[in-house]
Amino acid sequence: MSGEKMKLYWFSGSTPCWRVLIVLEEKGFHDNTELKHIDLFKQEHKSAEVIKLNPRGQVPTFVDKDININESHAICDYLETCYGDCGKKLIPSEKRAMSRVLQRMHEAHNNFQNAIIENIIYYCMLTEKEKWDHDLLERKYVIARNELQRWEDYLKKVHEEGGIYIVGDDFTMADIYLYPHVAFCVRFGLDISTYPELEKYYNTLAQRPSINKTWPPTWRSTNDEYRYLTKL
Ligand SMILES: N[C@@H](CCC(=O)N[C@@H](CS)C(=O)NCC(=O)O)C(=O)O
Repeated sequence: MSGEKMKLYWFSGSTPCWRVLIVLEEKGFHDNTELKHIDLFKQEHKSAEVIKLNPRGQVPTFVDKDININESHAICDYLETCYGDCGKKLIPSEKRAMSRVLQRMHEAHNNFQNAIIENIIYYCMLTEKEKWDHDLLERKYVIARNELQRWEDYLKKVHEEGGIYIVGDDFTMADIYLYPHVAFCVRFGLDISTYPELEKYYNTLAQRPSINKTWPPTWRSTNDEYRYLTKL
């Protein structure tokens, strides 16, 4: 890649931003991208510069020359579609292999995110602790445990067949959609050893250079404050 740099507005600890950073790394674009860290605590995402590019005032916000595209999944898909031949190919062309990757990508995005992250982490974050509805939370835990067990079962099969990635023996966009969610859960108190196949996946992929290098810098220190998933 040569010429004008791409530009990513990002925030450390944002899983949507992390997803894009992993793709940039896998594609070999990391050094060709200007990374602008936006401090959400200082409301920098509501600055005129960001709002002009992203009227929602959110990160990730992404620019590739004269093209502006936001929404992490859209950015990831854009990079893969437009730069499929650069670096690692993340969505296979062969129909059957592609169907497996797309299936897991969208399950991770919809089901995993809804059942665990939206359902519990965001509920706990957005509701004062004194107002938590514990009966409701118990029902949420059941949904979340079922979802985690589903991924545990997927990975059990993968591991039995000698694979290490969510679709088997190849690292794909499905891992990029899934992995930051898994790490986010660990960050928010999930005892990953309760799900041994998921634990193996979590630890193995943590060593992958694109994931290791882009690990949210603010997650390198411990987090004892927001342990919402300890009951899973
Ligand atoms: N659907 C968006 C979600 C982006 C998002 O929620 N970003 C958060 C950081 S993780 C943000 O910018 N929050 C500030 C706000 O919404 O005002 C994506 O996948 O890119």
